[in-house]
Amino acid sequence: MTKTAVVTGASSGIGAATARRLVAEGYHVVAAARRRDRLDRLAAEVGLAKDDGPGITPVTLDVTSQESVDALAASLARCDVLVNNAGGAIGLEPVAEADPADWQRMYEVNVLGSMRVTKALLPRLIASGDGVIVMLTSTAGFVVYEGGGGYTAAKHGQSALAETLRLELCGEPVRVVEVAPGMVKTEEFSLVRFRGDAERAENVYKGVPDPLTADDVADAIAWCVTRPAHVNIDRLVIRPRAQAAQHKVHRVTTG
Ligand code: 8X3
Repeated sequence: MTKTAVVTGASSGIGAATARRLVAEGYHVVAAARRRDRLDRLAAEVGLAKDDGPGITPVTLDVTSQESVDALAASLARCDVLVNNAGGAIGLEPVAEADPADWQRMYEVNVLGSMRVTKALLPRLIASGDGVIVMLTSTAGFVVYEGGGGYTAAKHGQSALAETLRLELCGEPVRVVEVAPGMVKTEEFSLVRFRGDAERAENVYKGVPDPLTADDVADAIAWCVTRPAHVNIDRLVIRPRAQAAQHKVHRVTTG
């Protein structure tokens, strides 16, 4: 029987890379996100799931909508792995200039979205006999930085959710894994944070030799979920070699 993995935020970046990677590992991947056109392209590229084999099933999902999450849960015959990847940052303003709407949105997507999807799929994860919940947090889940208040608060919250779940599920056949990446260069993370300002987004990675890629993080996620059932990777922190700590980033200057 092919195992089913649900990946949220699967339309781009780490989510799409994880969906691709888990199909390569033999999973039926339910690739869930708001942008259906992108999911359909991913499915066309990787292959639609059929006849209980590996492949992609695209599902339109808004993790901020209970109705949407309920529809996802109702569509699943089984669920062995859940990757709570949907999330993101909005803005880099100091607290003195913070917009409560941005903070609310970040909490809604990163924390409440992960909680809603986890809660809805938990019965199936338990029923699988070897469920794995991956919480894609960030190094921002345990370190703060100037301008990052809303995002770091949300990621601290999501990290707390992972730890709480691990305590509450002790004794159930479900592992809870937190994967916390540092600097990852994806097509959209910084672009969304800077509201479409491509130059500011690009400057985040300027001069940094080899920031992590979405594939690097997908590789780490795949490793965590494919450990034997009794091995729980509590938290995996992954950074590029050029980032020794949140504020310690090596940059090569030219000219
Ligand atoms: C992204 C890492 O450093 O931008 O989660 O907060 S950081």
